[in-house]
Amino acid sequence: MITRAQFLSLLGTSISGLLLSPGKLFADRNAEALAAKLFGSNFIWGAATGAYQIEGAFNVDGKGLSIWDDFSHTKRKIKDRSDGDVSCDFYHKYREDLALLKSLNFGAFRFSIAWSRILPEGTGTINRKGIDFYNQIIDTCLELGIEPWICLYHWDLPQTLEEKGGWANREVVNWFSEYSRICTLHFGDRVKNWMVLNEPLSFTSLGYLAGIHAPGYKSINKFLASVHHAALCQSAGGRIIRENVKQANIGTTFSCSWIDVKKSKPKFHKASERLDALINRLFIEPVLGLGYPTDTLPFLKKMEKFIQPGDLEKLKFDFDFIGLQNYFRIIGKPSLIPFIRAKNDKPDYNDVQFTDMGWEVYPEGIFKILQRFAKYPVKEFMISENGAAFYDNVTGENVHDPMRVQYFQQYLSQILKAKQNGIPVNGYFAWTFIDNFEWAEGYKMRYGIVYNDIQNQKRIVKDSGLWFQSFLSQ
Ligand code: GCO
Repeated sequence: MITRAQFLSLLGTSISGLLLSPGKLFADRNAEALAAKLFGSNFIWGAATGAYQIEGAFNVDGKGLSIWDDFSHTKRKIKDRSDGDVSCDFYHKYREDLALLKSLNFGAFRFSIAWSRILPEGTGTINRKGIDFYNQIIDTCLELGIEPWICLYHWDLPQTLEEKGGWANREVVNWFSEYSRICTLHFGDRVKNWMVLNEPLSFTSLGYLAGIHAPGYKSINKFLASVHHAALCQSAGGRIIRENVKQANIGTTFSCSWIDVKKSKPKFHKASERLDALINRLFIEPVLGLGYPTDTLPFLKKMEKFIQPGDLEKLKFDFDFIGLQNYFRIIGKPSLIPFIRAKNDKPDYNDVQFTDMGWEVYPEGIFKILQRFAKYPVKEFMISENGAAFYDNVTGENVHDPMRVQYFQQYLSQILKAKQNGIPVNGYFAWTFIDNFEWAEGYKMRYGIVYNDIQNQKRIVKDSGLWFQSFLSQ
């Protein structure tokens, strides 16, 4: 089985960094000048999470199973043989966790709703206890003065719907619409900030093409069908939120990477353009009425069989913001990989730092990607995820994570630069609040600004969390 890090090493970055990591610490010239107030008083500062990654309570209080329950319970799918059954037990510990988030001076909490907690069968009967749970999360946030940001879908499709074809079945547009309607009608009185999908390219490609995430298929047809259906859900979800939530602030999130070229030769440029079309353009362009980037990526023409008359119109939606999630850059070069015929290469220089995922630390990438997306007619950007997995050194009650502190400082300096250059980037969500279940990687990859010991659920605020606490207090 290849891992997500390895799959992304084909399209994303190199895993050779695993050998170098935990790596060197580079002096950050801009960090001293960095202050939260420079971002402006309306800038949103939040921490992001995903339901399956933190909640646990996988079969409690009427919750139905999701594709991730099924996948993680299947042998050899998760690297450390773990699952999200208990995870951070956020389901039971949310009060103290949210109080902790508040103590770190964050003003926003991004969380997702587990579809099968609300609709155990995916559609039909509503599970009242599921609604109650998210009501409590929302109310606790509001009591604490934290703005709740809901993401409707962070990869945990109800298993019953997967058994009917999942994202590859066009019916998913109706299923997702029903689910979105229920969420907006129950939570829209108090929640104004909504994100429709989390990284549609990731869950369609990793889940239906690479087979390394749930539901584990390796099928180009299922992948292309699920891309089109996810794109339809993206805009349908936006319309439903608009209809049901007064004064809603509506967005959706995309994984994106700055793409460099390995060599300045035409075939390298072409390879990088193909990667850019797949990674950066595939989901935003249909929203803007530009259709799919078929000219650059001819294999997308195979998607035509899933497209019905009128669909291109339905793919459009006027989002209030676009959430960009950035983790690494890509250095494109031609390859024999089917369809995409391009892959990522290693950076040329030696003093490169990599995260434990093997992802290159390249802070300028977030500036460049903001510049690249700012060419689109987008009203506002949020950095809806950014963060790093590094080995944590626990000493008693402390967790020293200098590389993560520096990572945040460097990336934030670049976001500030983008803002100062007039790019409308108005929020930042650190990935992630508490160390949690990192999909097929299990618990080994720690991204949290709060450490969690899954044996005893003991939280320790890491130095990076303390850094945010002080940074956000100024
Ligand atoms: C994603 C997800 C998160 C991940 C994070 C780190 O972008 O893959 O939104 O769930 O945990 O990106 O890999």
